[in-house]
Amino acid sequence: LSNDQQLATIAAALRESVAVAWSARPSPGSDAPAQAVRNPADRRDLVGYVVEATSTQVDAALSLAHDAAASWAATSPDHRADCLMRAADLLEVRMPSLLGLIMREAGKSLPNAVAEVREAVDFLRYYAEQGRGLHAPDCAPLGVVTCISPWNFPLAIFTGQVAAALAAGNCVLAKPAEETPLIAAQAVALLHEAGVPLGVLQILPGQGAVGAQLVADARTRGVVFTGSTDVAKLIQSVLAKRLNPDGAPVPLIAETGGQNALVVDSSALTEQVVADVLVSAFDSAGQRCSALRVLCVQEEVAGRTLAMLRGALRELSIGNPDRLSVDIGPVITPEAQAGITAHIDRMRGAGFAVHHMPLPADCAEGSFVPPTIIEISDLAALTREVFGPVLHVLRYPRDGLDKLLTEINATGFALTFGLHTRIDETVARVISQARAGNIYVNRNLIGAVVGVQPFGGHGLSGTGPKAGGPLYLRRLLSKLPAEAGFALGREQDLSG
Ligand code: UN1
Repeated sequence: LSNDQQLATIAAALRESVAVAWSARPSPGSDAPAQAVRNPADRRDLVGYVVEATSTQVDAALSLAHDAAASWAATSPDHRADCLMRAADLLEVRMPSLLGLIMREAGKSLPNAVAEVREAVDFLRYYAEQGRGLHAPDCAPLGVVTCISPWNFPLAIFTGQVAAALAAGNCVLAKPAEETPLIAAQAVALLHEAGVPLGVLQILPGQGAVGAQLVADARTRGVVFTGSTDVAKLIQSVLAKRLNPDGAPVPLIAETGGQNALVVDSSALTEQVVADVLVSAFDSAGQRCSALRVLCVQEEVAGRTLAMLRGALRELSIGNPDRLSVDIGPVITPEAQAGITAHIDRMRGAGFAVHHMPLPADCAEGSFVPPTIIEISDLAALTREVFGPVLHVLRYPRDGLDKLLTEINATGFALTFGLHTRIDETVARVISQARAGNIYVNRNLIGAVVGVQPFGGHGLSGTGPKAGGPLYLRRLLSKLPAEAGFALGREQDLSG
């Protein structure tokens, strides 16, 4: 199909999905009241309803999963992989109808929604293939794994977590982000259709209390979490209070926040820097944990870079993603909007120069934050991750590179890091000092590719192993053959 035909097909599917009453409810059924889920782009568009799980249902789901664990663990790795491969095929076929739901529930632009489905498909196929390798007779799954996923990749990360745990032979209790339960429910329905039994994969929509109950319960034998560093630390402290029946610690795979920096020296190509910064900082309205938060520019080229950046920012289109050409959509909730806006106001109040692109009139109804650039004089001005379309710019002197790298490392976060330079020695020097999980040279900081660029951090940014990488499934097993190179990865971090 030509681009125009594809767009027409997608636009038609989008219109159709507006008429669908999507719903998410825990299994088995509930008598709790249904709550409306609304589109963050205008807060009126009713996307569907969610029925949140009660604590009795969470308990029943844990029992069901616990009872199903032995029979699922006894299936062959190939059988489990075949289910995931079928789910991947179904997801590809259903892509047109899911795009509208992702765009409306998560406020994503069309290209981001397409990327989201493609990444979910990649995760399913990648972990399916990885799982086929787990034939050794003494490989043993953990049992019941709790997966707690974020709203910023409501399909891709949700599906990735679940697929990995299932491929390793575990039963899964999936707690989707409270902001995006509907797309998660679609992913679960599709996995059931692909052959995963109901008791083996259950969805438990709800607030933090649902996750807290799941994590605290001794029937949970492993946790996969993507979200804030604070919540990851809380989960880690709860899990540290008990051991699994085999006497080993309850494994946690956590992928959390960052204070991601891009260092640009005076040899870099400014046009390329500007293009990469725009994508890194403002794609997905900055709501990626990989997103660029601090652009560090050598002072000789800072004025030129900032001027071009501000010009390029004005070319982006911000608005409701139902206009398919929109580059930047809303942030996820009114609370997120208020928090990011308060940060911008605080920085302006502290005397830092703030530049932002004006919001079009049709953004007034939704949770929008204008793409913003804030010039800071010191990294210490940033005390927390700002999860939105806000880029901080810091100038550093020609002889200040080592000090800058020390300061970036001292934030304790270590997720993504970028460097733009045309000097080979600088590349070697900087990457030998950078601590981030994903280091990108002369390109943007986002869009890691499953299987090709595994994604994850350490320090305050997570525990490893990286998602979409070869070590991930091992953390979801309780036993592996002891031969060299096949040991369980147990390294954990977050303790700060
Ligand atoms: C996240 O935002 O929670 O590389 C992580 C990327 C994505 C990041 C996902 N895979 O941009």
